[in-house]
Amino acid sequence: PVDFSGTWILETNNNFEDYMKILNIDLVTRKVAVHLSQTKVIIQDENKLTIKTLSTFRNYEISLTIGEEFDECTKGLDNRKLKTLVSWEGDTLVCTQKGEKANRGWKHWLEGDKLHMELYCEDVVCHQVFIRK
Ligand code: RET
Repeated sequence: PVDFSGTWILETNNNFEDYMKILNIDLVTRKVAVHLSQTKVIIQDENKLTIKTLSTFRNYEISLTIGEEFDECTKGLDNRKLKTLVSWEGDTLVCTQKGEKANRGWKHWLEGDKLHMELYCEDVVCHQVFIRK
């Protein structure tokens, strides 16, 4: 499969504000977070995955096994409890986050030397593009 491992720097972040709003993230956090430079550190080893979202303000980290549902708590984001499952759809990593909010999840894929990420919840889609550090 595709290897997403590496350190990635956020290049574009489309609709992140609306994504945070739909998650009911408070105004003060949103105002700070929308301008943050974000770095993703991805460690992919067989079917194990660690994804760190790093910023000067706050970090968020998940570790998971692809294909196995796990309990996710989005601590420091919207602080919800989710049943999360990440799996392959072709060369795309697809995540579904079951919980209070409908249609919640994300997708990761590569295009050329860039990492694309779509974060979605209800009818809102945020599209982020990262370049390799
Ligand atoms: C930051 C800064 C503090 C406020 C918010 C943040 C949002 C992080 C998000 C991370 C999503 C990570 C995923 C990783 C999976 O690959 C940047 C930590 C709201 C939404 C889905």
